[in-house]
Amino acid sequence: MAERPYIVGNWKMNGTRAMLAQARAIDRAAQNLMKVEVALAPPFTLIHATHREVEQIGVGAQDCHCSSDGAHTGDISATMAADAGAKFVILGHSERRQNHAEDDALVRAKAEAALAASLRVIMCCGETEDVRDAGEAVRFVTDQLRASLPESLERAGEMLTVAYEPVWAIGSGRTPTVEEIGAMHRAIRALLLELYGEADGAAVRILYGGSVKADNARELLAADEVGGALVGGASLTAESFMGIVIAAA
Ligand code: G2H
Repeated sequence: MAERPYIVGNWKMNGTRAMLAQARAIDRAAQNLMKVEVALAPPFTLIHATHREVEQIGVGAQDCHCSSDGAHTGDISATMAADAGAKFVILGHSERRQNHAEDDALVRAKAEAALAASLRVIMCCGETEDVRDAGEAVRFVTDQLRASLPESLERAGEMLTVAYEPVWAIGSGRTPTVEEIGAMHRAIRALLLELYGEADGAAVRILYGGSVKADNARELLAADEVGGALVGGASLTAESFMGIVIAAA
């Protein structure tokens, strides 16, 4: 695992202000586990309040628009997310790709907008079950990443995190084997070295995401080149999320 594992909770479309109590509890607990970098991506409506409530953990957004402003009803720019307190943004999540028809070119444009607003990027990638069954998972994921990541990126090790999330593992309770995760993460690492050079390419953390829970976290986090986890359902309560953080410590 990475020197300082990164555990990020993605609340997705969950949470009203009542959820701030969970953010506070996670923040308090994380203060005793400084070996692990902990962050939450609440819905847009809770970014500012979460940012004000917490001291230790990072706060980020789940998406941003590719433009800095303009006539885009209902959208939020990277600058606006940063102004609300976000320090990073999750991009290219398969739920955005599927439900909002986001293609690689749009994801790349969003990443460039995020970086221009000084937001760190968590870039998601992952294959469907059909692609895995066809034996094409590594090729698919590396092609998807190559087309979604910014072509040039300064300080990639600091500004970029990659999250490998097999679509079939998301919210399903199913996960790849440790060997499958390791093989995918090694291929992603090779691509990062090619794109960003020896030092930066080696410094980018690669998270695993998809049905990570307190009881499988230790095993999943031990896979080759896994630098942490992107956690959905199990990040919605402090108890289940901190179980994963403790497993990473
Ligand atoms: C994958 C993951 C979080 P879950 O979407 O990004 O969700 O942990 O619920 O499978």
